[in-house]
Amino acid sequence: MKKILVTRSSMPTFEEYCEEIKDIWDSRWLTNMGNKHRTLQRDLEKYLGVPHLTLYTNGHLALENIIAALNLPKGSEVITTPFTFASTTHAIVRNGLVPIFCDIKEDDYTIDTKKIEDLITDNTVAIVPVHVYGNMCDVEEINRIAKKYGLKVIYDAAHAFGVKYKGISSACFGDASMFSFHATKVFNTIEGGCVCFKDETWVQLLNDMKNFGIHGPESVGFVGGNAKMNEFQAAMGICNLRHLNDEVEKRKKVVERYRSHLENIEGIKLSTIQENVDSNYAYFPIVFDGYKYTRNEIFEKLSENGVNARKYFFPLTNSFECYRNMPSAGTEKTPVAQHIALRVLTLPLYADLSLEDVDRICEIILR
Ligand code: T4K
Repeated sequence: MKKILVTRSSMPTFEEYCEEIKDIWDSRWLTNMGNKHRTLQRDLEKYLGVPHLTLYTNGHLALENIIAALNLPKGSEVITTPFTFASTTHAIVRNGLVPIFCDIKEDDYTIDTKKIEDLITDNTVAIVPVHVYGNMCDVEEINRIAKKYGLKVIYDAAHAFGVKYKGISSACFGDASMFSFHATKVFNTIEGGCVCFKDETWVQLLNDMKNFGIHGPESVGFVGGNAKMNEFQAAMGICNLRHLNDEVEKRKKVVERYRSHLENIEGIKLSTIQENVDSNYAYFPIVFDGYKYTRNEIFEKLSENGVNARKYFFPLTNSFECYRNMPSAGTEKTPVAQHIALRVLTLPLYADLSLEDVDRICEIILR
C-alpha cells in the first residue's frame, strides 16, 4: 500500500546540493559561522525584509536564546498559548519563567487577544504568541496591549516563514520572531532556525549567546551555550531558498484541492482564510465538530489506508505530565484550545503531494 506521510521535506536536486557544498570540501570550514552561514543570513535578511537575523542550529534553541536575551526576572509570568508544539512552553519554562496559558480563537487557533488583559498581573513581563499553522496572530492588538502594559513580545513564528500581513513580513512584528527551519517546514535547513529583530545591540549578544558567550579571541563575557548552524545546514538553506516560491505555489494548489472537497461539509470546519494575509500554506488542519465520524475514527481510517495524518496539537502543552504540578496548567483554563485539540487533524501537505492523492484522502474522509 502506498504510504503518505503528513509531510515530506523539500529538497534541491542531489546535484544542486553537491555543487553548493563543493567549496566546503575545498575550505574544510564546516561550522562556526563560515561562508555559507554568512551567505544564508544575508539572503534571508533580504528575503524576509528584516534589519537583523541570527541563524541557529534549530528553532527551539533560537526561541530559548531570544527569551534569555531579554533577561527577564526569574519566576515572572509570560502569557502564551497551549495549542502549540512542546517547544514554545518548554522555551519559557527552561528560562525560569512561568507560562500563563491564554485561550485561542476558534477560527484560526491563534491567541485570543480579548482574553489577554485578564491574565496580566504585576508579575507579567512578556507575551509569546504563536502564529500556529502559519495563521497570523492579531499583531495589531497584541502590539497595543504590549505597549499599554510595557510587555515584551516574542513571536513563535516557527510555522510562518514567508507569511505576510498587509504586505509586511511576519518577521517584522513584536520585539523579535523565531522561525523554525526543521525538515518538516515550508523552508528547511535540515534542522535549523533563526531569530529576526530590530534592536541592533542584540546582534552581538545573540551571536555570543549561541557561541559559549565568546566575545573575542580572549574574552568570554557570559555563560553561553552552543547553538550555531553548521555549513551543511546553511548550504541546504541556500539551495532551498532558490525554489521556495515554486514550492509555496505548489502547496497552494494542494490546499485549494483540499478546500474544494472539504468546504461546506456539515461537521467539518476548515481554518478561516485570514484577511490581508499572504499564506505560506504550511499546514492543512481540519476540525471534526459534529461530523458523522470522530477525529479519532477518521485518523484510524486514514491510517488503515496508508495515510498518516497527525493530531497537531494534541495534547495541549498545559496538560503535559511535566507541567502537572504547575499551578497555571490545566486544560479547563483554555476550553476552546481543548475543544480544538480533541477534534483537529492536520492532513498531509507538501509541495509534491499529487492532486490525485488529495482526492483519495478526501474520499476516505467523506466516504
Ligand atoms: N514552535 C513550534 C510552534 C513548532 O511547531 C516547532 C517545531 C518549534 C517551535 C521548534 O522548532 P525546531 O526546534 O523543531 O526547529 C515535528 C518537527 O520535528 C518539529 O520541528 C515541528 N515543530 C513539529 C510540529 O513537527 P514530529 O515529532 O511530529 O516530527 P516527525 O519526525 O514525526 O515528522 C513528521 C513527518 O515529517 C514524518 O512523518 C515525515 C516527515 N519528515 C520528517 C523528518 C524528520 C520528513 O519528510 N523528513 C524528515 O527528515 O515533530
